[in-house]
Amino acid sequence: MHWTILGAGAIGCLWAAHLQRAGAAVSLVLRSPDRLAQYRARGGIVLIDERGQSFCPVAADLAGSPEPIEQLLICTKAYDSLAALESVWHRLNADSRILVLQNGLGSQQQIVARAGAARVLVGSTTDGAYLRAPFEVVYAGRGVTAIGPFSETGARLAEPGTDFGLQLQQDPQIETTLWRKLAINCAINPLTAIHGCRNGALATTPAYTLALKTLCSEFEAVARARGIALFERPLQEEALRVARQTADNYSSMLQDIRHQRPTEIEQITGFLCNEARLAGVDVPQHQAMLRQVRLLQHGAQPP
Ligand code: KPL
Repeated sequence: MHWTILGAGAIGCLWAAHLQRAGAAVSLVLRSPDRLAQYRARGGIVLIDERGQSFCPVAADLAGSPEPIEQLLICTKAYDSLAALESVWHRLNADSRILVLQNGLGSQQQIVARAGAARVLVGSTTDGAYLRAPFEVVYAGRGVTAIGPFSETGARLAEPGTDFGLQLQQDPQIETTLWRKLAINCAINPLTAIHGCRNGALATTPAYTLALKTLCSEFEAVARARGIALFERPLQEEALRVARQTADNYSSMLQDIRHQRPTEIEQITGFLCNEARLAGVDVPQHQAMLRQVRLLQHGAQPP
């Protein structure tokens, strides 16, 4: 089974390197001839983990290549996923399988609607990874990737190989898992982006903790209305636990703002606000987060 990976960010490089090391056939799809030339000059991905540094000569091509795709992994930013899928649409056939691994919610539903539930699996990961340079990925925290279908007719995942090295878990409740991740991201990401602080500050600065608690209770009202079971304990406790556990991290949303990249606010808070509207639940604090992060994306200075 050949794997094709769309998105050469941290998670795309992490999967590509592990698949290559496990002896699977794998190639990266890069977005422009310049980026492909940059990649080919290096010849592969550098993976840094607790075993040290390894060089993984993963093949690469452009979306326009005619090579048919067997197993596609989409791990672009959430707002890019549909366009990324369209760019390789001519390479897919009825037997092609698609695994979508992204933050937030909404993009998965778009991919299922476009490609059909029978071909698509979705995932949610707690793996921690970042790029220290283009195509050089640091595997900073071992986690688990939960994978499952959005419907009962969903696809099966191609076996990535016995020595794959990333932990996968079948998850028949993947939509609930994605809502739980969304709940944490809705509580932490916009606040850290707006205040320009590390995750830990949300647990140590009273004004930020108060705002986080309001976000959590609004989120819980939407989840209740949608019949989604969140955590065993109140969301605010879970969100504060994650904020403390990742105290030194800058959230992905704050990093995007600092690097002047678009954020995933529409797939995180935007998705929640839309669900709240459909359910008739008021979420003023999330609406405020959405407005403020949209402004920051357009260049407003944080307070
Ligand atoms: O997933 C995260 C993110 O930054 O996107 C959290 C859990 C907030 C950790 O930083």
